[in-house]
Amino acid sequence: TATIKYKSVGKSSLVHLLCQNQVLGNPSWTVGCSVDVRIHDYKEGTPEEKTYYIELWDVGGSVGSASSVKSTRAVFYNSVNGIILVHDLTNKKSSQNLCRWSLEALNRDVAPTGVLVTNGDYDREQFADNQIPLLVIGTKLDQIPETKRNEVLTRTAFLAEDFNAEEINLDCTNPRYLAAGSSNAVKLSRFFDKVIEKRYLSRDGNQIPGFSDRKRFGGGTLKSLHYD
Ligand SMILES: Nc1nc2c(ncn2[C@@H]2O[C@H](COP(=O)(O)OP(=O)(O)OP(=O)(O)O)[C@@H](O)[C@H]2O)c(=O)[nH]1
Ligand SMILES: [Mg+2]
Repeated sequence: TATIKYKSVGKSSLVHLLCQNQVLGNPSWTVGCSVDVRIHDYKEGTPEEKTYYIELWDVGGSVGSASSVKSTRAVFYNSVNGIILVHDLTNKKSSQNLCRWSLEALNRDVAPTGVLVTNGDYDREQFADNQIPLLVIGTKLDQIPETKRNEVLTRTAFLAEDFNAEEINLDCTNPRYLAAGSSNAVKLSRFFDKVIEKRYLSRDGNQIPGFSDRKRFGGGTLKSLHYD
């Protein structure tokens, strides 16, 4: 028998909120991975506004797990267009592990087990491919006592800066944190716009294919990660 120390950071609650605009009623452990879809209005409120479906993949597990588990997870990282790094604000270790999660997801932690054939161009390509929008989301803000908020939020601000990412801190059980027009909602919208651009704008700066108004089609894929 193995005892697994496991802490749920709130990924499923977050994804539900992002996709259904509702609080997840009865959260239970996610087995393997789950997928939900967010309907996102790209460049909302502008003449270029278009609606996209964005898949959110809720990928869990333990960041330090065996290579077999890691390689299973690696399947999900193919064709990723954005990454939401989810950490639990009440758990410092959760935040510290985001770095390892991001390296895994960006495929930069791969040990050279086979024969690695590479040259300068290849490395540049790799780097270019890693320009994936990142968003850091801290959960359970409501569980941080008023007296500790400044300290915690200062710490997470530095963390987000390290990733060159925007950050949102919230309570996943309260939809008001993502209320329309709020600064969180604006950040979120900007992030998903970047994901769409990552998916549809080629590197030489081509425009998004000209679809007629509000036509819906498969959007980018997004991975939501956490540490436990
Ligand atoms: N107070 C508070 N509770 C939260 C918050 N986010 C999630 N929870 C609760 O934390 C518990 C775990 O949430 P889940 O969304 O299932 O977490 P998860 O990361 O998907 O967990 P696994 O699927 O087991 O990896 C649930 O009881 C949620 O209601 C939050 O921001 N504030
Ligand atoms: Mg879950």
